[in-house]
Amino acid sequence: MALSPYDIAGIEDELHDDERMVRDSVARFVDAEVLPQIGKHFEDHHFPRELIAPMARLGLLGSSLEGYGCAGLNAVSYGLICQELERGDSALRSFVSVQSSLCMYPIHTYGSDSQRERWLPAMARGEAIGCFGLTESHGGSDPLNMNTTARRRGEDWVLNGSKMWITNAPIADVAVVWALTDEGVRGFLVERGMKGFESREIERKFSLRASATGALFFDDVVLPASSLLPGTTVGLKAPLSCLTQARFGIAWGVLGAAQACLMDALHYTRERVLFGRPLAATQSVQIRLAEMARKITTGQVLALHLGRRKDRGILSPVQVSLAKWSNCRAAIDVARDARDLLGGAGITADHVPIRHALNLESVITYEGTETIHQLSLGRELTGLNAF
Ligand code: TGC
Ligand code: FAD
Repeated sequence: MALSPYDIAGIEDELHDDERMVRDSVARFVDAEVLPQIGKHFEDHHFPRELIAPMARLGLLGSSLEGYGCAGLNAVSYGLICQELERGDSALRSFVSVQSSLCMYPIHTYGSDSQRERWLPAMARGEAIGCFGLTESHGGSDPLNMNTTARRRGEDWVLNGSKMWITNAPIADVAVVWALTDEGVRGFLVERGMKGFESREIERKFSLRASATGALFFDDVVLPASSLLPGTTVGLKAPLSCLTQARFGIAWGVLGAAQACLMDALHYTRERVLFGRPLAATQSVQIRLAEMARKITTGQVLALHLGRRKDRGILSPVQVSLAKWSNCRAAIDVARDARDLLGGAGITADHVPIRHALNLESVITYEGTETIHQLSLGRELTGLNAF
């Protein structure tokens, strides 16, 4: 029996029925509602808001969380959701990563009962949108070096500062904002419409053009005591725990982008006849296609293995760092090589590799750059902190 080019390792056989069902329903959504239009949104630098409601109806928002209208799916299902969405475009996976892992997860894990009741059901329905403000313009890799402050004024907090490169910022109803208090970094919920709180879209991106990215500005924003996420400890532990959730999803998601690029390259090189034979019939091209399949396959095996560990509650952050780094590197290499195999046609919007390659420039940078994850693993190996 011929192997599927997208599943050389036989991952399909390792999935449970309910995981396959989730994957297939997202795949159908992506094929029917995303692929026909996403290229145009990318060209227009436009986030397709109209896709939020169907994604919510499929249970993709906060899918791993229990209660509050969330689907309570396992980690492997969340990974498969990310993979299928990113096969469409990284922008959609980004939207779901931020909504689910970076906003709903901290509200669910660290929020008060009233914060959970207020936000989670509406966020699961896609009626309220969240964003996550950690990065500041002077250096995102080192988030502890932050200038945004929250100072006590009586029972309230007063927030000042700004955040940069924030996915969903222009459309968010609530921002999970990490700010420096007298005790250290704490997390707050800041609502659109609060006096002194503004967001601004970052325009002219060459990457993630179908995603809404922006900056957040806080000018003496008065936050009631109830805005603090009460379960957060002081320091980076809480925001890093959110990042671990999102990075896990990215390690799966980028494989979907890479699969889309391999699919395009396979089709094109079979059809393209040069020097009297299909391009795909030359040795060096087959080696390049095989290399793409090898990178995707090893990434899938790693992602599934870590997904099973996550479901057993034994996944460590450094394992996630390894997978985020390794799979993003694999995906961007596949996308760039697929683009090259398409020759001049590969630079046009008629084919997907250039769009995925450009998107993956962001994906390999956000949620910890490649270097940051390499240094995390280096620290684990040596016991020495080289940051
Ligand atoms: P480190 O020593 O690694 O950790 C500090 C404390 O936190 C603990 N910890 C965790 N605890 C619970 N769950 C987790 N997942 C945890 N991960 C870490 C850790 O055990 C430690 O605890 P303790 O008790 O020993 O103090 O922290 P560090 O200060 O050395 O961190 C350095 C570094 C460079 C790794 C960290 O600053 C970092 O990861 N920098 C990169 C910043 C980053 O990734 N920013 C992402 C911003 S959000 C974003 O990009 C969203 S894009 C989303 C999209 O559009 O899809
Ligand atoms: P820098 O930290 O300035 O890094 C610049 C270069 O220096 C990189 O190559 C880096 O690897 C390298 N470097 C850093 N430290 C070291 C070191 N110790 N040794 C060697 N090299 C080093 N942030 C949020 O908080 N929320 C979001 O929703 C969000 N969404 C994003 C969406 C997009 C499209 C993008 C591009 C970014 C987003 N980010 C978000 C920010 C993202 O997390 C940061 O861009 C990322 O963490 C890197 O920070 P930086 O851009 O400031 O680069």
